[in-house]
Amino acid sequence: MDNRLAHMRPDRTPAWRRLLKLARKPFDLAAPGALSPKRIRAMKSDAAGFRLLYATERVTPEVLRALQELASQTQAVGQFARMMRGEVMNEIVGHPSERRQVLHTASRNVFDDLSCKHDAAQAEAVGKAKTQLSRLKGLLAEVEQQGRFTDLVQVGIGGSDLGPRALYIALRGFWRPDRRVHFISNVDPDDAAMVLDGLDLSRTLVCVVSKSGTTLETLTNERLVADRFERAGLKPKDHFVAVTAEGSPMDDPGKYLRSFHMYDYIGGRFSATSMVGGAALGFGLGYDNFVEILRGAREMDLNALQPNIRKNLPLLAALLGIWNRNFLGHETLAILPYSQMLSRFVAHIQQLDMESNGKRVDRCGRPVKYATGPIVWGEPGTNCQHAFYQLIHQSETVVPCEFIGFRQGQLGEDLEVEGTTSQQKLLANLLAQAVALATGKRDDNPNKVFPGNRPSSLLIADRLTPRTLGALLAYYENKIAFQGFLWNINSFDQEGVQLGKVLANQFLDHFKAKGRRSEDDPTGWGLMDAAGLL
Ligand code: G6Q
Repeated sequence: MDNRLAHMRPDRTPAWRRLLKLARKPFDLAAPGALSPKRIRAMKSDAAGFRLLYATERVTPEVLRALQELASQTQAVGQFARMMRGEVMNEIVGHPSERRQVLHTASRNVFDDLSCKHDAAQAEAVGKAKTQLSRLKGLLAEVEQQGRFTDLVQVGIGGSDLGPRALYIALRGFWRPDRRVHFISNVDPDDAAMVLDGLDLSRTLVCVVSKSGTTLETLTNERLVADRFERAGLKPKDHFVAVTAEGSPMDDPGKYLRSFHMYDYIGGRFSATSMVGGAALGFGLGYDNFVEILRGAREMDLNALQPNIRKNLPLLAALLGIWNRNFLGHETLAILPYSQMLSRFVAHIQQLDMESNGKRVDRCGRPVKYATGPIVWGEPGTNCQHAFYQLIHQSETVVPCEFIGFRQGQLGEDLEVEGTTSQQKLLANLLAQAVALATGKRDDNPNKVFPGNRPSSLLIADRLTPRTLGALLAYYENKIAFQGFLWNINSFDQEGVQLGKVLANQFLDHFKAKGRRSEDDPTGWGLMDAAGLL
């Protein structure tokens, strides 16, 4: 990585200082007439089938100009382009670290019509992505021809589960009627049992996904599922497909019906558009729909190269997030899709954001002196209005919200009740929440006061299709990568998950030792003893 970038201090840029000043008096959304039609019209941007409305954020044209300057002074778009070109962007300079390229965007850079000129590293990754994609096409054609499989079980966890699962659930209206996809992730044996119990294993494919090929949960579940097949008189090799990194312990094609590769330059949480999502989504939705997801994602990747923040949706979203986090001091972020189809989408984005940007040192290992990634959470609306919106509207904690909505439903079934359809009711609620949060409400009764000035943005598209979903996924992937670049942190490693894994193995040793006192690990042994587990 460019040394100057790794040593950059965003909080010492003139734009950061300017933003600190502007944040002393942020735009008052609760002032009478503040949310005018003129402001709403001026604060919207379109790309890849989406419109981002941000009049309900506490920004002024001056703040937007300073945010644009922050993007320029930190070379945000330049860094994104370097990432796409295959420069090493996953690195902590001067310390042992992964030192990897970050090339998940190559997995959807497979459309010759849209391709720009590639550097060598990028061209190599694009070539590999195309090879894997055509191998997937081959497998799917074979499966189609044989007509043998009706179900696919994906076994994987974290990045090898959340994205593919969220995307599959989100596209219910595009599921092949003759096929179903299921997911097993947790090492909890009940998770596997619940999925396997209803299946005809003779007609089931199993896709085991583990980039490292060493993940305890996935290897345990693979064994558990294989055992079920064996007990049913079936050979796992005739049913199991593997997706893993080249050279991993799971990269053993002799053991599987088919093996697909992913590469070390695709992080687990950024891997949904690689073969990690490809096998399950291609099986469940059909190959062409998987390609449509890639097409949407590619469109949003190209949009992320726009230097003007008002034209670059993921960058604009990243900057609005930074304004809320670093300048207005909000610690958390609610993502609120008004679409039941996105019921698992927030869980995926939560991982994407918190594992990428929950960091405390910069890209040369210095502690950062400013806040980084927020706490991300959320649920689909309107359900969440009947759950946690009380806190969002009236508590002392301000929760910036990102609303997501669609002009039409996906399944096309709706009914007019009392003059409006359900979809209209859904959208009316989304819009009402954004206005209520922004403008608030005065009242003589203090318990009925809504303070307002609670920032939100609205991301709207026509309909949730494979293409818009691909664009939505890439919108968040790119937003999160931009925030990492702007904060000068490494969004692409995850050292914070290692310690727990090591300690879990020590606890497993205690289980194996069957209660014999361990002198090496008195704390662990003591804890197990006290919990009644020995
Ligand atoms: C994602 C994370 C993590 C990872 C899982 C599964 O970016 O690193 O969630 O995806 O731990 O890892 P494997 O795919 O290696 O089994």
